[in-house]
Amino acid sequence: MNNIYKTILINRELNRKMLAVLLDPDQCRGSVLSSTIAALKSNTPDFVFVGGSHTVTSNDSFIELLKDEVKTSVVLFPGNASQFSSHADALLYLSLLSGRNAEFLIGQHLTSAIAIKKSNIEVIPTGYLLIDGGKPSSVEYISNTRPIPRDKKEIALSTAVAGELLGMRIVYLEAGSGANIPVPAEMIEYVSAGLSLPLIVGGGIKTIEQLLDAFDAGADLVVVGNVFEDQPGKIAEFVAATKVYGVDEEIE
Ligand code: 1GP
Repeated sequence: MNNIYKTILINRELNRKMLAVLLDPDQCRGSVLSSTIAALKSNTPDFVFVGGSHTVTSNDSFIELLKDEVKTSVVLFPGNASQFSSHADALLYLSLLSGRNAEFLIGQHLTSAIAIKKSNIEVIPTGYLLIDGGKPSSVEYISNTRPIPRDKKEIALSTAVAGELLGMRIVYLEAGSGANIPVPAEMIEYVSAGLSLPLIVGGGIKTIEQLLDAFDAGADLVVVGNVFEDQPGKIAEFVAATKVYGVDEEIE
């Protein structure tokens, strides 16, 4: 088993919650990039995710620069096959299971499959579920798929479990970057209770209260992006709030 997924499983076992800071290379440039790097150096999250649903900047040079500066593992969170970069430590190999667009279920995958296999990058097959975040998201627009309604936790669970049975290693509940409202706590609770895989939650999380709500409902790993683009200094508070979990647990 490879390192990043193994780390996620161990942390989950010990109830250590995890934070990923999402950086979109198109948005994170100039002074935002320098202040983000400074914040990441002094307050290291578990992971930095790199990607976006509509990113045009090269991930290769962005990740190289990031890895020179910051010691955190870099995980690719690509919006499409063109965003693949062998410079990352791992790749979330996303299937948009909530949608019915074959392009994002298998199409983009075969475009990048051979390059990914040759690269020897750690691949984490990820069941990606878009949940209504209170406004149309870029994922919805770009993928031409509809999100799962907020009150349909049963559909979210059935979709997540279908992903588990198909061999996915992790499930990501996504309200969309910049969502008005994050994934509902009741849905996170319901899905995490019925699923045997680690659960990632992201989209629209802007406050510590929302972060803790997601963790307490059953998220193992929370992804936060937008709020740090405006206020990189907030990374410190989010890292500190995450590290409180699982401190008393011992490795057996
Ligand atoms: C989006 O889940 C991530 O893919 C993060 O969302 O940018 O709203 O924090 P935000």
